[in-house]
Amino acid sequence: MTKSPILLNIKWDGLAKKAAFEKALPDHPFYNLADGMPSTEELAEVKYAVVWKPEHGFLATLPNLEVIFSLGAGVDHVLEDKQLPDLPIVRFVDANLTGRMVEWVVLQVLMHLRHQRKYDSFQRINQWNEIFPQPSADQLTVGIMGFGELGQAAAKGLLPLGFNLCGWSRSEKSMDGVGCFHGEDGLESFLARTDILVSLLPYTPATHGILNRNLIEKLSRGGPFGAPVLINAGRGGSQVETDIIACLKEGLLHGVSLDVFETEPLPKESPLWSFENVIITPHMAAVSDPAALAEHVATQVNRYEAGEELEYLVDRARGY
Ligand code: NDP
Ligand code: OXD
Repeated sequence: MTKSPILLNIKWDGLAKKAAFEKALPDHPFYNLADGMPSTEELAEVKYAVVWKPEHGFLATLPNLEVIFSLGAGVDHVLEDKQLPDLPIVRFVDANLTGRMVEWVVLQVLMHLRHQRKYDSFQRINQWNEIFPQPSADQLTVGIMGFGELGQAAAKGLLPLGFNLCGWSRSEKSMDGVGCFHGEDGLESFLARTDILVSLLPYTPATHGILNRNLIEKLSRGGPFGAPVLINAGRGGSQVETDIIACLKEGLLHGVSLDVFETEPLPKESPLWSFENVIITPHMAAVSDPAALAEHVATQVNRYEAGEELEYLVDRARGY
């Protein structure tokens, strides 16, 4: 029996990606908006939609939609639709995506710890230059803001390297070897001991613009670099780029790594491009692997059709 169609709003081209979904859900037909808009009758059959930045108001036009899947771990791109139907939203939580984020975070932390950008610039001019101090990992504390799936995995990736670690979340958490802080009350203590701040926060009204001058000034200045490092792969809306640029110029930040930006793509004229101690990546810290996403959607659709509870549901009131 042919099962209900799945609507994909994925700007992926290439047969391999389509094949990933066909393999994971062989009995379900697919309509990918990238191939053109299905007819009104076809849209009326759709029960599941897998989306990334859907056009506002579009999901509300699907009369028989039952579950919305986010192509990514973040769901701000779905929740900002004012006409979003009141349906379950499942976000993407997956070992492949998590592993990629851990790699990116560990890479960025080590790039700053080991002065890699400076060595790159010396190499370009054939210059043999040692740089001091050469602190070891145990002389710094990495503070992870957003201590959920990705934040906790990043901590587990950094722990064996010897860093001191702390995490900050909304609700109370505990992890062996990590100082855990939560809520507004825990924020100042968390910041005061953090030499390298890693933000993996979702974008919500509460996290809008949280990475600003006021917060940067509260970070530790007692570490080996005398000023903190800021790393953000959560969402660009959580950072105030004019503040970050001013703090870099004033020496209030030792280094910065950003994968997400207030405006994406980052405009060519942004001063952020030109700092030697700013590392920029184009929102690719943890891309969603098509095969892993298809498997995840298949698992959840099969659970749903078997009458089991969906996993990784978004809490709309919290915004993530
Ligand atoms: P989770 O929901 O698992 O974790 C979010 C964490 O943030 C939780 O610990 C949560 O606290 C905490 N948090 C949320 N709001 C607040 C707040 N107001 N104050 C304090 N803590 C808060 O999400 P993931 O770890 O899976 O993903 C995090 C984000 O990473 C995504 O929302 C997305 O924006 C971003 N992302 C970026 C990617 C990239 O390539 N750059 C790829 C994938 C994700 P609590 O535990 O108490 O709920
Ligand atoms: C995500 C992202 O949310 O890639 O998964 O940004």
